[in-house]
Amino acid sequence: DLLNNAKKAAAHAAVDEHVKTDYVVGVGSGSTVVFAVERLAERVRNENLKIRCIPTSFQARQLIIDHKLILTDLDVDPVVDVCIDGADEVDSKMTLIKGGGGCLLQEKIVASNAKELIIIADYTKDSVKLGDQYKKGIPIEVVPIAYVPIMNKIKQRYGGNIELRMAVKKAGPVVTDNGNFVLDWTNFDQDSDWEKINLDLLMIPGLVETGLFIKMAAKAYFGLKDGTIKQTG
Ligand code: DER
Repeated sequence: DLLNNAKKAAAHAAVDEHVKTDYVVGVGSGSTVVFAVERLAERVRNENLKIRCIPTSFQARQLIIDHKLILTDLDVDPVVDVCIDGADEVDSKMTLIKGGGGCLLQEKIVASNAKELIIIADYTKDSVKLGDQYKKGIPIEVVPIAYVPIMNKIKQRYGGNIELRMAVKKAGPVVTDNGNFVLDWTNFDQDSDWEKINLDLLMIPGLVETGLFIKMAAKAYFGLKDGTIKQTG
């Protein structure tokens, strides 16, 4: 279908253009990245590509193992040649909202240690301003004991709505791969100075990481409805 074909086209283009043999590859999380891992495995089989992969979540780790790719980590390989990851939204300044899948902490850690972060996405992620298309809010990972005061602080300082992300197939809140909770912050002012807000948020004790990836992505590949690809960055 249109959406999956768009994801697949973006994923294949990014893997083919940015992954070279002997690379340490950061593997992102979410549904689009599945197509990237499939393409990596295909290139390993067909071209004897030699790569080592660092996961950004339990899901990514399973993907790497299931596709028989070589698993490594930041202890062994602290320098990542390229990180390929999805996004919930990409604005016209290449600011990303990530964390829709609740994996933002390890995603940002691996991306921040990569020489370049390449985003792969379908056409629904391509926005002018943050919040144009992605309406579920900016994800924020917090230490569980602090989630109520942090929600209050964000609401008081910046307005909007903020809520604890609740699990669907488990009673209670979503618990991340790192044992934390996720808050989703919606109805924010879209013209905000995201760099300043991000820095302010990160100073709040107990707030672990935000889903705002600012000046981190080198390029974004958007698969379009007509099967072509739009590149930005
Ligand atoms: O949670 C995340 O950051 C994921 O990368 C997400 O933003 C993209 O997921 P998708 O490829 O399934 O849309």
